[in-house]
Amino acid sequence: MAYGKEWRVKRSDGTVATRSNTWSPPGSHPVGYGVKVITDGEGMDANLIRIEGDDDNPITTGRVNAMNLALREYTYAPSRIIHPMRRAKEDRGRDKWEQTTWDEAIDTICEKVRYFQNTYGPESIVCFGGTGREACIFYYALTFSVLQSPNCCYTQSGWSCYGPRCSIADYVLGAGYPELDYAGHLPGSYHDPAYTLSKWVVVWGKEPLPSNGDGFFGHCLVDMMKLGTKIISIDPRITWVGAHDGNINLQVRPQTDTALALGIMNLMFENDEYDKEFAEKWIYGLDEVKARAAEYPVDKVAAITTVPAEDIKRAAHIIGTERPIGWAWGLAFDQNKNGVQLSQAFIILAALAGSIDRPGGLTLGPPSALLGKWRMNQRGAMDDSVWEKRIGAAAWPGLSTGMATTQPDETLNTMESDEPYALKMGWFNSSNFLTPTCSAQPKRWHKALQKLEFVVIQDITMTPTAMAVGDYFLPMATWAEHTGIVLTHYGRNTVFMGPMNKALQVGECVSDVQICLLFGQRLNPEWYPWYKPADEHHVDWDLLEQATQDFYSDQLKELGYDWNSFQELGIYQPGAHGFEYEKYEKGMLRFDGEPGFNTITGQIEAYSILYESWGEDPLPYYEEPNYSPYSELRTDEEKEKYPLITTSGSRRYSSFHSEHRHVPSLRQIDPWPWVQIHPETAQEYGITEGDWVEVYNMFGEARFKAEITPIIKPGILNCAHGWWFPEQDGEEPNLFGVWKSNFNSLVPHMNIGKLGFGAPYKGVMCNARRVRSLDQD
Ligand SMILES: Nc1nc2c(c(=O)[nH]1)N[C@H]1C(S)=C(S)[C@@H](COP(=O)(O)OP(=O)(O)OC[C@H]3O[C@@H](n4cnc5c(=O)[nH]c(N)nc54)[C@H](O)[C@@H]3O)O[C@H]1N2
Ligand SMILES: Nc1nc2c(c(=O)[nH]1)N[C@H]1C(S)=C(S)[C@@H](COP(=O)(O)OP(=O)(O)OC[C@H]3O[C@@H](n4cnc5c(=O)[nH]c(N)nc54)[C@H](O)[C@@H]3O)O[C@H]1N2
Ligand SMILES: [Mo]
Repeated sequence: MAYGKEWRVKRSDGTVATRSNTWSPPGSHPVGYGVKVITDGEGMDANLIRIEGDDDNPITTGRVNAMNLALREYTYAPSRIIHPMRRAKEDRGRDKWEQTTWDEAIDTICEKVRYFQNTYGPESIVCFGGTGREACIFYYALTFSVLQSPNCCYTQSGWSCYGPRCSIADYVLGAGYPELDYAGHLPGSYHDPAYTLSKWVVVWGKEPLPSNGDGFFGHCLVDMMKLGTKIISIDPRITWVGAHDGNINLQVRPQTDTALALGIMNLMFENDEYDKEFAEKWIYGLDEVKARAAEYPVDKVAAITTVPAEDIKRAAHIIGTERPIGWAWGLAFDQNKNGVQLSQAFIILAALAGSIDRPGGLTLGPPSALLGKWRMNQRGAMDDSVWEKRIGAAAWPGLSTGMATTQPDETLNTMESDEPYALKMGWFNSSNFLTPTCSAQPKRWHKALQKLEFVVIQDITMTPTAMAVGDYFLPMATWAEHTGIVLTHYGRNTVFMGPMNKALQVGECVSDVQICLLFGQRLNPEWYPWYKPADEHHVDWDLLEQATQDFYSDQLKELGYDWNSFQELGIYQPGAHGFEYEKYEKGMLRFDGEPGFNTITGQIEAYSILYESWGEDPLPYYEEPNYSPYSELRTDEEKEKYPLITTSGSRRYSSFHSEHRHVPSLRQIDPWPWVQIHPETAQEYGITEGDWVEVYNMFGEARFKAEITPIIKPGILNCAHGWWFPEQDGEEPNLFGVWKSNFNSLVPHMNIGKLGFGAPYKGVMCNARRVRSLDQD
């Protein structure tokens, strides 16, 4: 179905329908649901009535998730901040915020930035960003070219989200993020002549229906299953996609996936069931990895992973012989100290299955494109001498080569010790990490953050983090309230992209790109030519909107569009503009234009030259987690005290990390933090449905309500993350109850892999006991 050019329509009932694509805020990954924003009019005074799915969108075909359907509640929530706010530093932790003007806020903040730049050097400013919302494109730019600091920080221990998968894809595969081919890039969708439906999809450590991770439209699995695709689910739980007839569930013990991957690989080699032609032509280190896999015979792997040997054999046979095999790999690859090896093994398995850049397998993108390129180029705004001061970069080359950020754990160490230098100013671009989100040991972060002399928060509602440390609060516009572009994988593999069309204005809220334009124009005008008001001390709103559109027009030039023609296009699918499969055969992945992959050897490096150069084993291997009841590093006493394993954070339809807890209709779906427990385990611990349970280990404790369910393996718990209680007292020390159900107090700091990636958010040893309530023993 093709879109009409008309993207805004006045309906006969007097309402206005603006065609758009969702992103953030509110939080969401860039899946870009095609929607219509229904308002009661046009312009500054329009009010949001509802969100409708857009049936004409070729990928999402009218479907919208619960969080976007609740956008009206979110937009007009009483706790939303819609004007700039400020508070005296001595009032941190107290609800003493007062409204200010944008003009004052920009003047004061710019003055402070210049003071810290001149007095302590630009590196004394640290900018914190959270997950891949739209903000994540712009927090790099905000750090590098607006604040001109090298210290852009994603604070999750071991950078345990997406960054590892992308970096390993860069290092081992030499391409952007490999994504399941669900025909999203093809105008004909599943029926496009270029497409072949996957016979099987391996869904591994990902639950795409609630998560839509990084722009992967999870519901495509439902479409594919309806057309005949079967699923191999690798997950300690039986998820919705795994639960269907004829599908296979490998219920792996958390954090033992690398052993499973090597076991499957070994069976494929042993049984000669793999794509030999592809492997011999394109895999570097085939003999070496064969020898390594042979160290993982199926019985040994069954014992480590607790997956029955027969099931592993069946899965290996299917992956080795059925075609095409699709793959969806998720967060459990990153939240694992052994995850670098898991991602490497995954890429090798996909190569052995003949899935690389083939229809129904995995599609590849070039390393970076469109806004991805723009965001990385911002580094050029800084002298090399400043760039070299990036925290943790020299000590962790295996991380800092792939990620243009600090090493997260080292950042906390630096804040605590002031070594190699003190951080003085913080800017929270899109993170609320005192809640159990982007942190391990959040109380340590809480203490360290108090040392910052000046803190700016850029957010939507008051959060525990803003209440604890903010000095200025800059209010942000939802996706329906601003101009923007949503693109899957932030440009690393653009399956599709679309315009976000501003449909209404609420208060004085602005978008993430507008923060860059407003502050960039003042602090680094050479890099921010788009917005030039006559009086720089006074925000010109019309000019700011025009500058935003001009900014996007400049980015779209290389595709042959400008902002207006892109709005009319409605959705961009690369398949309509010359998408090719098997790019490695055609010289489309390497900068030198030669066939092959963009690695040192030009092949997929099963034996990684880069890993070796960084002192890591060049081949994948399994390592038992340090904090596991099976680890040799733990004493018998520790094993007795903490005999259970808890994973955490599997996504729900009702929230995006710490967001949406204050939205009544969503809170009704999940009113309390939950812990999933198998009936046998529950019985053993005297826990019944709905009981409050304290989960604890040597690092900390947190409370959840028991959800007793057979979908999880006995002996394994699964706890919610991202919880705080907006209805509770927000002031210190309660901070909206942020410490009560804070799973990340159970996660060790700096228990990460050799390259600096991967922490055990999805698997630490623990114990559990019944308690009376959230507050009483
Ligand atoms: N609604 C909603 N959507 C979101 C988010 C949100 O908070 N809410 N967050 C976004 C973000 S930042 C991300 S990174 C993505 C993540 O989204 P996904 O990649 O889908 O990851 P999760 O939902 O955390 O977990 C996926 C599955 O991993 C399983 N699992 C747990 N431990 C292990 C293990 O050791 N091995 C294996 N094989 N599986 C394991 C869990 O049981 C779960 O079913 O979701 C994004 N989308
Ligand atoms: N135990 C455990 N912990 C986890 C996880 C887990 O699985 N288990 N998952 C981890 C993962 S993968 C991630 S990525 C992190 C996420 O960590 P974060 O991204 O830090 O998540 P939030 O705490 O929700 O913080 C985001 C803040 O940004 C605001 N915001 C939302 N949209 C926008 C926007 O477009 N612009 C701006 N400027 N602000 C916005 C929100 O209101 C919120 O206050 O959590 C991690 N924490
Ligand atoms: Mo994430």
